[in-house]
Amino acid sequence: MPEFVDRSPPGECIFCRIVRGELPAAKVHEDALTLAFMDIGQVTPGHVLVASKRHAATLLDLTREEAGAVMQTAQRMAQAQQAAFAPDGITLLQANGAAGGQTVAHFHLHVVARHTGDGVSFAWPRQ
Ligand code: D5M
Repeated sequence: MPEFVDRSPPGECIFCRIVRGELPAAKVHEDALTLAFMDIGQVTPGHVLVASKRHAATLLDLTREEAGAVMQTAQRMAQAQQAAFAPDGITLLQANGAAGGQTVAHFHLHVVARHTGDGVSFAWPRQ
């Protein structure tokens, strides 16, 4: 089971600091409720995270409005990946809690462009 990498208090976590512009990130979309930025790990080119702007640890902590906004932003990101990379498929992943494979305790959804035979394995929790 993975350890939480970031155990900072709410409001001081990595993603809260990215939202406030205190840490660098390659931001690709921002609206009132969500921020999308490139994952530092890039499982495949264009790997994007869609985070709630407000600190919410997991899916269970989002408002219904935030949950809807996250999926709308995810769709925009998927459309951008489709245009940029012409992938064969797109995988959405979203982990909640250490036992669910989450390593940053601020809600985020992974949007990953996929190509046939890319060899990407999504065994979660990660080994
Ligand atoms: O995903 C947490 C993800 O957060 C993981 O794929 C790396 C990414 N990460 C961590 N720090 C940063 C910064 N500073 N910028 C961009 N991406 C980052 P999880 O599903 O919680 O394991």
